[in-house]
Amino acid sequence: MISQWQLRAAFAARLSDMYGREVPAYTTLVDVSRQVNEDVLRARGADAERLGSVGRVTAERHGAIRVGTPGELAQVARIFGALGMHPVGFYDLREAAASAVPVVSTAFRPVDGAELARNPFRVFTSLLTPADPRFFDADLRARLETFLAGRELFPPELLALADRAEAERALPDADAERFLHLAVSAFELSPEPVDQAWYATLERVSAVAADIGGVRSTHINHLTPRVLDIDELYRRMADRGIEMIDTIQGPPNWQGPDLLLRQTSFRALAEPRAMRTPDGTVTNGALRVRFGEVEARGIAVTPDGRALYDRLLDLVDRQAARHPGLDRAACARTVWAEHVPATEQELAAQGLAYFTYRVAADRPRDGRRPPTGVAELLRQGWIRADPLVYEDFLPRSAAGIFQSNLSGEGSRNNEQEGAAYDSAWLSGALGRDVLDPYALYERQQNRSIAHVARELALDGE
Ligand code: OOG
Ligand code: NI
Repeated sequence: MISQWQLRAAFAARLSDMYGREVPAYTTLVDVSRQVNEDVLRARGADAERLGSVGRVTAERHGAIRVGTPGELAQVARIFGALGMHPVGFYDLREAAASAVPVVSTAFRPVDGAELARNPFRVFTSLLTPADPRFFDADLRARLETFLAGRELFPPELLALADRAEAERALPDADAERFLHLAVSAFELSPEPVDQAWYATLERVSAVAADIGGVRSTHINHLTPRVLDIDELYRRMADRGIEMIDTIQGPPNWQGPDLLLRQTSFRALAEPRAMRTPDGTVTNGALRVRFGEVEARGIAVTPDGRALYDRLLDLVDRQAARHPGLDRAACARTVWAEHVPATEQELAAQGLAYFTYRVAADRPRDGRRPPTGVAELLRQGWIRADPLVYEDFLPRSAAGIFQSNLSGEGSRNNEQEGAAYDSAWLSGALGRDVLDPYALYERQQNRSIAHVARELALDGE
């Protein structure tokens, strides 16, 4: 039998092989990431593994996919459910972007600490919003919905195997093999010719709308390795002549602990795609939709920590607006140094980030009773704090990634009221609850505190 986490690890690895064949520059990115990680490990030793073992980090990927209808999304949820991945978080990219990205998103990922440690594969999954009148008028919406209703992204055999794997939390070897084959194939780029006129109609609204609703299949949009030093990776990719977007998104590179998520990417590459022209002939065309992204992960922050992050981003935005030509990265570094605690201990004490706690193994047994309260236990050396890794995404970075890689601005009619899509609506579409990421981090933190409390009370007897 192949268990869920083994299916997840195998799926991630096979998807990576497939994507490397389709987008060779991705393989370069993975190679350079691996070299950077090895160098960081050599230079920093055990400290480099503070936010995940080198085994986890080397295998770690996130993918991105995009689908068109609630029904398709519910099917995606069954496939990832088979792999022990659950929908976490609601991201509204219609609001996060300066121009048109007509999607709402969630991320499928493992939620349990042990499962994340085994293989943390996650997939950022976006759903087109045809009911949003800012992007689609009634006529285009109707045409789009008819087109989407007539396609099948996932064969019934794949979905049946997925349901079995989810219910039984494993599959027999031969079924696992078949499931993995069908699942990876479902995300390959289809050779079927693209209807050029229909694609162009949607492209006028948004290149993302065309990528999703302009074709009769879906595909992996990008696959992202994790790197331990993203600034170094950026330099090495640029040295190889690969054209990167001009920034690293997310928090700045500063002297304090790494928080949340930093990401950068290389620009989408033109890929050959067969096109069917209005008179029915098939020609060789090219589309730029798929790109390479890389990320560095930091510590998960609490709602207070997140509010601070958003406030500081705003502050940097305002400074940049006032002083054209400002070095944004340098400005962000200064702002952070002023407002963000520079040690893990202080982040924990101020309730800005999440940690798990464990009883210190090396504290001398001097017969004293432990104090109460996490902060005091920590200060007196009774317990140690280990940071929780941020396992999720950032809407503003996501919108930036979407945009910096698409040609064409698209259009959005801001006179119209946007359609209401929210987390509850998405849960309904999925037929499963969209989980709150903060609740997941907090649960992990609280469990460790309860454990510590039990252990110390026993010790004292
Ligand atoms: C998803 C963009 C978001 C990220 O890492 O923030 C994303 C997409 O392009 O479909 O993957
Ligand atoms: Ni991504």
